[in-house]
Amino acid sequence: MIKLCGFAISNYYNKVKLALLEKAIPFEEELIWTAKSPDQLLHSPMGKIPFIVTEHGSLCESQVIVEYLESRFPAHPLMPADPFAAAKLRELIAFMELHLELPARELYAEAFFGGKVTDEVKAKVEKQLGRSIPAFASLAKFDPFVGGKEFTLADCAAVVHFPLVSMATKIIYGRDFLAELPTREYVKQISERPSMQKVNADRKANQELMANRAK
Ligand SMILES: N[C@@H](CCC(=O)N[C@@H](CS)C(=O)NCC(=O)O)C(=O)O
Repeated sequence: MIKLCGFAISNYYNKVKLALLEKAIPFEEELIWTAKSPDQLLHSPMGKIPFIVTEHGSLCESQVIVEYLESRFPAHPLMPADPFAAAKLRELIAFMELHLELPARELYAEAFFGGKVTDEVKAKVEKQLGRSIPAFASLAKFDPFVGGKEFTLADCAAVVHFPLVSMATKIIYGRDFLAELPTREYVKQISERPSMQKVNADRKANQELMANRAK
């Protein structure tokens, strides 16, 4: 059985979990707060979560993991068979993760974890997102799913990344940088899926656990 390792507050963990649930793949979860012990570094050499453990070995990097799940478990496909259509979705995922989530991530320390981010970093991220959000808007479909008419791996990424980009920019700059895109309605609609309801319920429980841990 596939074992998903990490914690349920993580957007990347929840991206993989949503794909597992949507594809109805049996899996178990192991709560790992940081993957920095020597044993965990064998599974995820950067010490990042999520990673999965399979009977063949372990895998890290969420997109690698979901692509593996997609090819190993072809039932309930989350990618189209047409190579170009699939590549367009991968383009959208790469775009969201490299150009939206990764720059916004530099704000999380201050936005969510009581830390501090320098004015230089804030200015740099503002500039990056100022360029990448309109570019992303030209690629995204919201019709009603982020890549078109079907729920795909691109939605597994979008629905977990958008709220963080919105919240972080709202807290740091006083303005949700995604406000001009229909991301709120989109996230609301995806949140009605039973898979996402489970992801969100587990995330909330994990948030409480984290808060108690910090006491
Ligand atoms: N590119 C990675 C990103 C994973 C990632 O950033 N995970 C965060 C939690 S959301 C993490 O493990 N952070 C701890 C660290 O970077 O040391 C993926 O797609 O899996």
